Amino acid sequence: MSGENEEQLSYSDAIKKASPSITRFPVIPVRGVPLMSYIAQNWDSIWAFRPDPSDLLIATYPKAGTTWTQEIVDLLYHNGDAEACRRAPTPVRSPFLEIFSPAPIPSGLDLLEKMDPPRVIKTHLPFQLVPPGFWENKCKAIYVARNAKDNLVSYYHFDCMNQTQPEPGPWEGYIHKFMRGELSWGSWYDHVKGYWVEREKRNILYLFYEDMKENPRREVERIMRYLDLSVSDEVLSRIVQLTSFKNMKENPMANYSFIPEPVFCQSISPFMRKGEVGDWNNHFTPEQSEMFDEDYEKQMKDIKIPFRCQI
Ligand code: PPS
Repeated sequence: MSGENEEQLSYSDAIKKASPSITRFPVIPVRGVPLMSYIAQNWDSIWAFRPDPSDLLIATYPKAGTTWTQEIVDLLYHNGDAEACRRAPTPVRSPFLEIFSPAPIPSGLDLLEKMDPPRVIKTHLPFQLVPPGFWENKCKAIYVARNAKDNLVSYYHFDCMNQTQPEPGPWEGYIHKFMRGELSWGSWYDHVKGYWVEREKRNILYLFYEDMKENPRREVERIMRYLDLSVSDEVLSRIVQLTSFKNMKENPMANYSFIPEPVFCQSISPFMRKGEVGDWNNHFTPEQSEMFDEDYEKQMKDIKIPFRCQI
């Protein structure tokens, strides 16, 4: 058995072993931002994390295109070598900085400690909660933002299937929780604005999910240039193909099938659900859409970010 398979088995097995203690964890505010209780209880060690200057941060509000970007970056670092990028599941290749779960599931910090830099680190933390070491060490960071309505729809389906997240409740009420910033990781509005205002000062590459859908090759090239990498045209085409929604949905190292059923119920909603722009049209009633847009104008009036709800 190869080391990679052992790693995959041990990660899935750890989750299986922990599954009796997995439940819909409550959220606890950390500096006003609701975070999963396990994260809140371990906050000091997360805040103290010191990255290496060569580490890359991929930051997103949940469900904005994190996994997609993690896969693109891993393929760029491995010159489009699909086999190399199937060495382990996404969260083992590219650990989730702040995640803490019941034993024996390794925390993000446990996984990071065992890896040599340069590491690709995922976070959903809003800008103000990112450990300051990232900025002190001038780490590169990619932020991916997705339009609020599609982001909300995707998060709703995820909260239905992910048994570690708070109960989503009915759709209508969920919209209001989103608008009030009560979901895990807090307000979408503050999140997208927080990174937007800091993007130039901190050299953050700010991407949009909609741009990635519209022209994935252009966006992969932007990521490549930002990372000071250079791959051939052929490799670029291969990366675009390997990271299509269809191919990632079928990739067991990227589609979260390595998180067993009691924890992620993909029979309720697959992790790779639709991967589209504009699916919100199938969920919002005209009244809900109008009410949401009115509130959106208020919450976003101070900072204009060019989101697109349709491409
Ligand atoms: S998480 O749990 O926060 O890390 O989730 P995240 O990866 O950020 O977001 C999941 C949504 O991204 C979609 N996705 C993709 N869309 C297009 N192309 C590719 N390759 C791709 N990979 C993931 C995924 O389907 C989720 O969106 P929805 O709208 O629910 O389908």
